[in-house]
Amino acid sequence: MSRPLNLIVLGTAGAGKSALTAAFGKWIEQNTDQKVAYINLDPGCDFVPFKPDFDVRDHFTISQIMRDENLGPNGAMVRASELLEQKAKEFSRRINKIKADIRLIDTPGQMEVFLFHGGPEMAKLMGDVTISVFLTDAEIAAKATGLVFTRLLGLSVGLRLGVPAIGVLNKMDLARDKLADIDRILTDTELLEKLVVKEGSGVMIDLTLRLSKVLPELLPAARVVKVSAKTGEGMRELYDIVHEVFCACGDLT
Ligand SMILES: Nc1nc2c(ncn2[C@@H]2O[C@H](COP(=O)(O)OP(=O)(O)OP(=O)(O)O)[C@@H](O)[C@H]2O)c(=O)[nH]1
Ligand SMILES: [Mg+2]
Repeated sequence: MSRPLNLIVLGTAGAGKSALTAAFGKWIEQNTDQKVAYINLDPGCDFVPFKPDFDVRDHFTISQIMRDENLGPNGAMVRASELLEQKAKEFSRRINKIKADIRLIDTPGQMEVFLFHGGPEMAKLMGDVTISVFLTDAEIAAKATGLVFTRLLGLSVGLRLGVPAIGVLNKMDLARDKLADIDRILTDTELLEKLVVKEGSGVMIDLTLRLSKVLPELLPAARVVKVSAKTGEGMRELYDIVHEVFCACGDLT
């Protein structure tokens, strides 16, 4: 990759964002000649499993905001998200200065902290090619309605940030018995629709059915990668897709 790539790792709470940031970075370092930088944008964590080149906790943390402003955890989250927005320019300038081929950006467990404030601004300001991965637990995606839901969430994330999103199903090591089901419902729209009907009824099913028809067009199955941050499986596939999307975006910018 000739121009630096910023890869924003987003996902539901506990989906393995920090673990994937560490595992994917390690895989890239061991298997390619790309230089990796690690960015932590989660002010709420006590520990990250990588050595950050930029750490938002050097500027503010959730526990410090709670103490200084007499706030509860949720109030402190909202405050942190305002601070992230206020400091978006400064932070993106600092991040941009970090020399690397690929900058892996870990984000808060509470997605809204990043997505409502700060995140879109940072994605815009970061300059070089920026793409996102949206991480969910593979077990959720093994059910047809769960799969539609997670892909829709992934699309919303891309829409909000204004950058392409790659869907990533993590913790495949815990969902090995469901791998065949996931593969089938990802690629066979008719089967997906049948299973959606079987899993429930009513308005939501009608909506899910309609969504399952448009989703393949909006987010092709080929853009959904299955990985395990624990065992390292799927890292090559993730790297290839990131590279593919990067090249497509690089040509356009
Ligand atoms: N079995 C298994 N466990 C995983 C995997 N990835 C992460 N975990 C575990 O899931 C838990 C949460 O992982 P984190 O990396 O902290 O997840 P996160 O999304 O960063 O969490 P928050 O930032 O708190 O939202 C930890 O106990 C990890 O060890 C995986 O691929 N397989
Ligand atoms: Mg984390």
